[in-house]
Amino acid sequence: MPFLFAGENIYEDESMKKFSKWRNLAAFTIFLSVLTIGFLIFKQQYLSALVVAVLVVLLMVSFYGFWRSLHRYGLQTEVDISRVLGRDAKEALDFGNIGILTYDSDYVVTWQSPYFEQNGMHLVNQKLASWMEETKTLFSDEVDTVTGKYEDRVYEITRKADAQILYVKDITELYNLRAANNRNEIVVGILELDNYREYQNYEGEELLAKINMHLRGPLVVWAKKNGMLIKKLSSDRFFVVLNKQIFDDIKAKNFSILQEIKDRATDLDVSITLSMAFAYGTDDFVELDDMVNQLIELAQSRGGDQAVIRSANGTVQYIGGNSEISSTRSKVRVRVMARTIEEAILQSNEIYIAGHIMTDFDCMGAALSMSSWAQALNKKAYIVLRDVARDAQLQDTMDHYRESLRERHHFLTPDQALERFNKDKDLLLMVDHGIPSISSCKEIIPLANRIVVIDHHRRGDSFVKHAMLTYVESTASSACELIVELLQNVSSHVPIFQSEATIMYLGILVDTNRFQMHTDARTFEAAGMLCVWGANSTVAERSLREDFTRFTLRNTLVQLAKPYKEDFLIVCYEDGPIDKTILAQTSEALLKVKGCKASFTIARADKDGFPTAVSARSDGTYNVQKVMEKLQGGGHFSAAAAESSNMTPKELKKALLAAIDQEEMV
Ligand SMILES: [Mn+2]
Repeated sequence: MPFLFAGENIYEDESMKKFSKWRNLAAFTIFLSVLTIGFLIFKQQYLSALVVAVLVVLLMVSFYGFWRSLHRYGLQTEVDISRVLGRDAKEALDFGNIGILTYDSDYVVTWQSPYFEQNGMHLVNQKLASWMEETKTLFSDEVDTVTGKYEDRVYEITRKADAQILYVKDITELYNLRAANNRNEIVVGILELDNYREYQNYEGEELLAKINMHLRGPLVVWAKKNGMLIKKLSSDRFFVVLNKQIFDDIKAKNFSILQEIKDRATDLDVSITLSMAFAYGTDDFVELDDMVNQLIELAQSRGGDQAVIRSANGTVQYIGGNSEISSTRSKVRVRVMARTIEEAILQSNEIYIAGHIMTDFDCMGAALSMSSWAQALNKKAYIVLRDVARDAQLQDTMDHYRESLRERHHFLTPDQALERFNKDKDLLLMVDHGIPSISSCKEIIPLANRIVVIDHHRRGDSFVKHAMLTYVESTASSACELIVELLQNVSSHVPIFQSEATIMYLGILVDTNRFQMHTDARTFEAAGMLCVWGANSTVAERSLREDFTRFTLRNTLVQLAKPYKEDFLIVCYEDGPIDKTILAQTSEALLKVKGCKASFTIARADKDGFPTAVSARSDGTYNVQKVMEKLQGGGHFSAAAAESSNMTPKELKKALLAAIDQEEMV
């Protein structure tokens, strides 16, 4: 009977529901009593009716009073904790500031220890979840401890297994300290504007002022706005110190400054991007310094335009770099590079051009064109490739163009070059390689103070350390492709004749395996340009023909191929010696066989003492580098080699099979 309890909202109280049948019985009794009174009045027995009415009212009042006090004081059974646990336990709980709750199967609190009362919480008859949302996970997930907030305080709540008891502890101070500690953790960083120096050296004051205003300025403002300490290390590098909270903020925004700088650079039509490195996770400042320096190098070597971050005990993370990898070779960068190299040539006395040993078309083409460029700038240029081992087909082509090449270029042996070279005034130009050990000028490199590298191979550990300028673009097919682009961006006219153009064209042709590998639109553009400059494709095709002996020798080797484990083809040739180019060509030829993932050709090589060599090639799905490393060799994922001075071809084959098996076990 709702009217009985008008103004009371006890219906809303869940825990009272279980008593509602008694309330309904009371209401039914009252209803019967009213009927009885009505009947007595009808029988004109007024006195009895009055007595019954008074009794009913009394009953009603006493029931209502009982109901209210039951509601108000709830079902709490006032149990002193010391009676349950003993005095010592109570004191221990008080000392540890720990509260205890019990709850029923509906997750309603049935009892609370005095701790809660002392802290202003009245939880009895309340649902646990309405007190603290986080307790739900205690029961739904298999966790025993949760942390939750209630009115500015943080509590840790532990569930006792197999009993409906919770231990509650106020950890607000600890929580705040921990959070503050995390926020205040030191993060150090380096910000670097990629390519900035090139603009600084070779562009006018006007553009540089614009770059400073629109790129460098906003970068400093961004750092300061985010509360970092920023100090200039050099014109293009900044050192920043920040805390973890600031770091997390800028990381959450995905280092938006990267995009901002890039957009602004696009507006200015300059190819400047931002590289960032951040290190944290240790309070050892020396370690942080080392880490951040390595990270910025990493960002640079990956093409810039990205943030590289690492926690002391974590792995390196890369963020950004949304632009395609090739974007580092923007047309603007090519133009800037062309000017930079031109400047380096002009500021030098004589120019020495180094290639790699076992000189190929690409290397020679690059050397010849650089020689033409330097001479166009009125410099004496020497190609240090005389008496350096070279590819047989290259030799034939050089012989074909002997007269015209001799007229325009000066060749020196490495010894002659070493004698003449002035380490402070002369420039050493390394083309198609960046590794001193394979250079035709490996004796000059340690002395030279002015070194420029133009290469298309991936930069490795053994890369020359003290180069003044490096133009290494692994996205380019060949050194000749890079140089064709550079030559289109120089101010002076560089004469390129048929002989140079044809050899450069052959360089692209061989390095791309006839436009089958590493070829993109810019490769074709470069090849097209070379045709415009007079490259003779008939001579080029003829140059790539083999002589009969080599042709039959290679076919003999191919016929010796034996399959191994379905995926591999292996050639083992007992006689010899055989030139390593043929070994490589044999392996390459075998890759044309359907289903062949990797091929290996073993024979005695044409070296003193005839060491045994193996040349490995893969179709790109199998790592031959790893296999060759097991044989103390090396190379790349899809092209590698190894040698042995004490094994016969048969023994080397056995070692190779073992290496393949071992690789498969992993
Ligand atoms: Mn090359």
